[in-house]
Amino acid sequence: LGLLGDLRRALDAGDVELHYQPKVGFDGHVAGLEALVRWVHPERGKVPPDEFISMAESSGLMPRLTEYVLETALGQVARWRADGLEVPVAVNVSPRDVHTPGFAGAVAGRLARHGVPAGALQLEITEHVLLEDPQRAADTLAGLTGHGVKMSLDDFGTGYSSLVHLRRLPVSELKIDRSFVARLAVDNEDAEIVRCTVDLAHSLGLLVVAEGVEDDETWERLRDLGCDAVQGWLVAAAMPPDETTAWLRARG
Ligand code: G
Ligand code: G
Ligand code: NA
Ligand code: MN
Repeated sequence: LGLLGDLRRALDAGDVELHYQPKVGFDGHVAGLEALVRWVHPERGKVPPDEFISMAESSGLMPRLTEYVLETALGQVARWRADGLEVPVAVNVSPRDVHTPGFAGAVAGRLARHGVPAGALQLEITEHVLLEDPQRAADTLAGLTGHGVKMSLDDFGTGYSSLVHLRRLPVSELKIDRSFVARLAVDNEDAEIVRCTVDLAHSLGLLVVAEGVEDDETWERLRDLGCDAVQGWLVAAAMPPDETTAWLRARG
């Protein structure tokens, strides 16, 4: 309980940071950056995101956290754009957010206030958005894509009835969960799962990003399987804003 109050205060004080992890194509171009939240507690030190995110989700603090992340990310995108760096940023949103009335309009309002075009924002959702009230979720997602915001389906393969969800969700990108990518180069079954996922996604007109790419061999296998982009420690871990700026500049 103490931790929840501390997180609320940290959000109010602006003490929660965003780090950015690149998604890159096989020709080296930067397809985007994923914003990943980081919290250093004054006494406990780094709190693992999984821990405080599930706490925010179950306590009702998630809308506040998402608002904070969107504001921070859009402010950063606006500064990068002003400096000539036009890279799209992906923000993770939770099922709770998608079921918050007015969410799509609120996102559009934030984009307008920051002077950021909708195409520079991507929202990463999971299949869990369809669990509670599929119709409301579908309406919200249609509202977001109607404003020009791109949707990405995160952690693909870890939920259930994935194919039904894939048809119902207005996403333009699919991210293959790193549990399938990690052993791709040594496990034939994982390789087949990734191959089928890439082919399925492409037949539906979706881009495919593989998460958790840590070595050259996995990179090569993914390239040969026709994957569109990769994200992972092989390219870069999530970096603080200044380091991200330097990384983007070094890439040209
Ligand atoms: O790097 P990593 O440990 O940051 O992320 C752990 C988990 O936390 C992942 O599932 C990731 O999607 C999630 N996560 C990271 N940042 C955010 C955020 O800003 N909002 C939400 N809802 N989830 C996030
Ligand atoms: O659920 P989501 O896909 O948003 O989770 C992203 C999580 O994956 C974050 O915790 C991030 O730090 C982590 N991550 C990013 N790249 C790698 C990687 O190459 N290997 C591993 N093991 N984790 C990674
Ligand atoms: Na994500
Ligand atoms: Mn993921």
